[in-house]
Amino acid sequence: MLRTIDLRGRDLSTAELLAAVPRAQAARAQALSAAADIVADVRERGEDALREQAKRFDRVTGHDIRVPAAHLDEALERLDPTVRAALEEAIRRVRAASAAQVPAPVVTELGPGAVVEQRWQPVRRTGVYVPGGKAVYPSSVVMNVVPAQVAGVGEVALASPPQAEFDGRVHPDILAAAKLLGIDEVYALGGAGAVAAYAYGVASIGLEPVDVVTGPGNNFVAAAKRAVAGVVGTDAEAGATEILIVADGGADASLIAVDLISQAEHDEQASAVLVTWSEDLARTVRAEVERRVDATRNGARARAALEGPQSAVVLVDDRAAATAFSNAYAPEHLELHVVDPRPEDFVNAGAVFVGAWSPVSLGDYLAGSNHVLPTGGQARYAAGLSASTFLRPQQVIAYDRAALEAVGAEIVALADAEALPAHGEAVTARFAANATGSED
Ligand code: HSO
Ligand code: ZN
Repeated sequence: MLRTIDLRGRDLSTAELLAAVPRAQAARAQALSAAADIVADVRERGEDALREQAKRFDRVTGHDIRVPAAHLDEALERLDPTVRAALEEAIRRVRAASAAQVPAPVVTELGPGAVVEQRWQPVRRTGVYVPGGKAVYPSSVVMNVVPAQVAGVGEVALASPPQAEFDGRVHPDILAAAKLLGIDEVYALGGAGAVAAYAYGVASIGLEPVDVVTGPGNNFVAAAKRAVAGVVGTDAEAGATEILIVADGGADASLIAVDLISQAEHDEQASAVLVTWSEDLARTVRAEVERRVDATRNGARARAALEGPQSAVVLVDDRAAATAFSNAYAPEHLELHVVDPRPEDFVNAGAVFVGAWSPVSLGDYLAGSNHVLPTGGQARYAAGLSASTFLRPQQVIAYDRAALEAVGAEIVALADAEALPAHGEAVTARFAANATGSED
């Protein structure tokens, strides 16, 4: 089942390493054009377009797009107390870990009276999207909303698809998690339509445009985020889940197998990759996966993911080759099951889980870290969701008279060199005999 790719004795470039284990080939081009059409339609026709989309994609008509407060209250009342307690603990931990992501302002004095302050401004309003197809994850409500709240975002709206099974309401667990976090602006909107509604606003349902849209989602959500680029900010694309495990011969094969299966159960397109230099471990992990996969509830889905070309056991020469592979692949999740793990060597991963006691499932729910992470190799340049997603560094410049005078000649020299003399005059005019600026 899980195929083996033997890269031993081969000195491959980054491109060749990537070609050895390709990501699942989702129909990207098609999603891009379909999502662009949906976005344009919502922009032009607002609520009418959204209702048509709900009928077509969610098989729902005549529903409340803006979720009434009573539905949120009811969902929270009905939430299983054990799930509620677990969500509350997750909220506490994510809140604490997210607080560390809010930088303190820094003042740099470049000379007497010459100050540049770096401060971090939260966006005013954000729209969170939580999927509702195969995946109904109240934990994702926590992972999106908490960092926004910690960053100081004033308004947080939430959208999730209307569910035919619940009379066109948003899934009750999503509503309950939203209510638990104090969110009362909730919309029953799906995928690309929700992203477009957030970007442009929909006056008839009282939805004002937001400044940033976040949230995981399928190809259409990712494509819609691209279609609204330049109109609103978005987080990185969090598509089908990926787990890459680097393990040595001493690692526990059954723990590796259960962790590979745990992420494979999300989606047929999920990627599960083991990289090792131990032939013995490779063999045992494959056998353990085979022995366990069908017994799990989502076994068929997990098997499809594990048997897809995007999943593999990769044999490499040594630890250095495993590190090079992982850094080229840039997985969403990386687990290290090796003696002396040195996580600092693994620079391209959405999140790194160190040792046998830190499985990805811990990070999915309760570690305190965020589970909305870049997939598809975007971890090379993008980060997971965090308070920083909602913060913008802003520089505040405050020079006094003497400080400006001290650099006046340099400003004039550069302005003249750029043939922009009015720039220089804006400085020299302040020091002319009849200037009225105050002394400080
Ligand atoms: N592993 C998923 C997140 C998740 N798992 C939610 C369970 N629920 C993507 O990081
Ligand atoms: Zn997961």
